[in-house]
Formats: sequence, C-alpha cells, structure tokens
Amino acid sequence: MTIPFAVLLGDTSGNNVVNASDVAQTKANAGAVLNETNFRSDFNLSGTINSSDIGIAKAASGGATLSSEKGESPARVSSL
Ligand SMILES: [Ca+2]
Repeated sequence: MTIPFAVLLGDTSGNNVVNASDVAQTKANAGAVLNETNFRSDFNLSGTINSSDIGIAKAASGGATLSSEKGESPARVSSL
C-alpha cells in the first residue's frame, strides 16, 4: 500500500508549485479568522494570517515538489 504525500511550504492551492497565485491567496486571507478554507495560508502556525505569512509565501515562490517538476503526481511514500 502506498499513500500519496507531499508538503510544500507556501502552496496554498495544493497544486505542488508556489507562485504568485499562492501569494495573492495569502494576501486575500490576511486578517481573516482561520477556517477550513484558509488554514493553509497560516505558514508560521501562529493562528493568524498576516504579513509574516505573506513574506513566507513570497520567499517560497518559485518552489515546487520534486514530483511536480517531473510532471508526476505527488510523491508516494510506502506504508510503514
Ligand atoms: Ca500566521
């Protein structure tokens, strides 16, 4: 059994790349109360979305998971 698993800091949309749309999404959520739709923008796990999270998203922009760079589905990790 394999379980797909990939984590990419700054990837608010979950598409395995970090770009301007993730930064924009984080900016749009700045100041909002955390909920099930915006929690991914709280990169520093402070419980709020603010300029620190926007800075993290900007710094991470351009990043991608190894699997997305190869055009594959998210990396797979064998079961323990
Ligand atoms: Ca935060």
